[in-house]
Amino acid sequence: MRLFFALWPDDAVRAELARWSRELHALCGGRATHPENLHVTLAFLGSVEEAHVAEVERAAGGVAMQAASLVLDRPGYWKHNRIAWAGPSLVPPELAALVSGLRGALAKSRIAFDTKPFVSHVTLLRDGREPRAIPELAPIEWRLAGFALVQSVTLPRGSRYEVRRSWSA
Ligand code: 2AM
Repeated sequence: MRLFFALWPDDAVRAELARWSRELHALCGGRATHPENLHVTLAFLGSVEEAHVAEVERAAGGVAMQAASLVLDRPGYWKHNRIAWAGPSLVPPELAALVSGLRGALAKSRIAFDTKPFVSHVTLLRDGREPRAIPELAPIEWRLAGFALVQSVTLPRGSRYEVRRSWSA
């Protein structure tokens, strides 16, 4: 199964992200992320055999996390992959510590993951064109109180992400 670790928004944050996504979609077109799939990826594992999922969960269970506030105040667009996103001007140190703790625990348990550096963002749409100007959008305050192990399920109409398990700060 396809797995990744993520920050998973509550309904209020999800609704605000969905609003940003609609605003950017009006400017960029492309495929807006389904609101139920909006998240920040912390570590992408890719395909994991069912027999190894318990090890993944054990590794995550040993990761310390401190609650933090993440302020998404920067809408942006990357030309190289035609993604429009929501990101923070400042990554809170607690989030940086969570990502390094989590990735360190995975490495220690010899669980493979994509080692590309962490870039804190929520993908709002894919295959969009570059907007002439990035709009100003009301900042989104996200209280980080935990993280989740998420499974990507492929459906005929696209991927659906489902939280398998979550851990609290
Ligand atoms: P993205 O949002 O920046 O596209 C599920 O595929 C999630 O994992 C997506 O949020 C995706 O990031 C992220 N991800 C990170 N590394 C990935 C990789 N190597 N392949 C696919 N998805 C990856």
